[in-house]
Amino acid sequence: PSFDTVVRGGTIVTAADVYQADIGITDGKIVAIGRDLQEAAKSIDATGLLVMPGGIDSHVHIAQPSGEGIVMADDFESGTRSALLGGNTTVMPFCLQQKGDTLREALKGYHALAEGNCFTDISFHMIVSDPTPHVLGQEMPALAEEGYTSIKVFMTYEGLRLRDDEILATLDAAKRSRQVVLVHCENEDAIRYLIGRREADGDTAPYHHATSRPIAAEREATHRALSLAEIVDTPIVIVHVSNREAMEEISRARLRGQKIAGETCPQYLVLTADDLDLEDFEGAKFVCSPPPRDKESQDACWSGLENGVFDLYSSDHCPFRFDDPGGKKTEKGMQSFRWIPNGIPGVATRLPILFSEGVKTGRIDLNRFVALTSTNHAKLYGLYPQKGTIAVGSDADLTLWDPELRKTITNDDLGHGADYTPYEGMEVTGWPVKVLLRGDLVMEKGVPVLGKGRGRYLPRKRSNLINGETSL
Ligand code: DUC
Ligand code: ZN
Ligand code: ZN
Ligand code: ZN
Repeated sequence: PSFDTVVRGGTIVTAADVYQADIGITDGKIVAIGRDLQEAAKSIDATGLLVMPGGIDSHVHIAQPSGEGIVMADDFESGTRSALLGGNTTVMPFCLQQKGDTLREALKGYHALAEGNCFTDISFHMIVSDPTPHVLGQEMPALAEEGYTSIKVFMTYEGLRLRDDEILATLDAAKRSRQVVLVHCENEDAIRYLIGRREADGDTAPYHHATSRPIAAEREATHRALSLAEIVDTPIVIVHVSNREAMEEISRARLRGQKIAGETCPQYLVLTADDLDLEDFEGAKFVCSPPPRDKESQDACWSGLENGVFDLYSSDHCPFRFDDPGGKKTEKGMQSFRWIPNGIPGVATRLPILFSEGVKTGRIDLNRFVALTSTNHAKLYGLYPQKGTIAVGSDADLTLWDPELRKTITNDDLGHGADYTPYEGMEVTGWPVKVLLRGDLVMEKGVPVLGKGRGRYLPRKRSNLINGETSL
């Protein structure tokens, strides 16, 4: 036979096109796209299904140290299994540099955790928490050459946040090593002040996580990050944008000619701060940063997906168990929201939520769906066109999607290590039914069909934004 596998009869969707064709796969790569491809060792029937590039979730947290006594609910096995069940073939977790450690030490630890355990391909963004001269001058340029072409900095979280002079130095180092920088934008000092006020007033319930991290704290930090990037003259990514005012900062920076990318997440489209107000500590299930806002902010984020303020739609999957003293229900967390670990699971539900609430409602078309969930991630983070599209020469990472399948989201189906999903009971239309990773059928009907360990680590090229393009 001339192909190892042919995917037959489906409707191919890329960021540019929608058309009917078969896909011929050999040695894990797409080698032919055409009508009625013949001769294959194996045929996969895609009749009635959309065939899309596998989802790329470029913002997930897996096995990240999160404070004393706190355990993240996913390791690389469960985190990438959940990603796979949700139609993803590549995820990009963070590799956290702990203060006092080198980036190399951090990487050694994460690679050891990931090796042999992944259901999807993976690649790491480096979180720089300790920008020493060695990190900035030696490690960043060396690692960039080895394929670690993105780094992340935080403006919030004690122990993680960088001050403005440190951010400037890190941006400058990234510019010299040609790495793109992701920035978590919230004003730490303002949040510390508000947390203190809430506790002084006895307002310690999970809901006050949201009132102590207001839009102004996000908007101000977004403006500051963009200004610092303008001063250094280097591209940045504003991650997990939750509201209109931060979006306006992104739009204004673009008008000034800055090269930037904007990202939003499912929680800002379908959750609100009211979810944090549930009784019996249930609100803790929705504690993440920035917090979900209100209906008006949801509408703004939807418009940003439609009109191009956002290039990326990621999960910010950051799972903690609810009914577990190592998760949301720590003894201290029950006393004050300050101690509740920040983050919610979402890697499995990212695609279905956008498809159901975005494509099915007519807010975005199929091409935009693929751009936001796959193609733009590959372009921004140096994986395109190996990943993120359906083209001859690309990896045969394919998600076969049933656009009519109706599902009620329930935690049991999601494959992650968390004991809840914030989207429990949500009705969606559209769900991934088969996934191919480099030509192998790895998921069918909600079950991984090959074991863990098929996922590979991906070194990356430079970002399109670094390579001179003004937008993705
Ligand atoms: N926000 C979260 O909710 N979790 C992970 C880290 C972050 O910035
Ligand atoms: Zn050195
Ligand atoms: Zn963040
Ligand atoms: Zn995050």
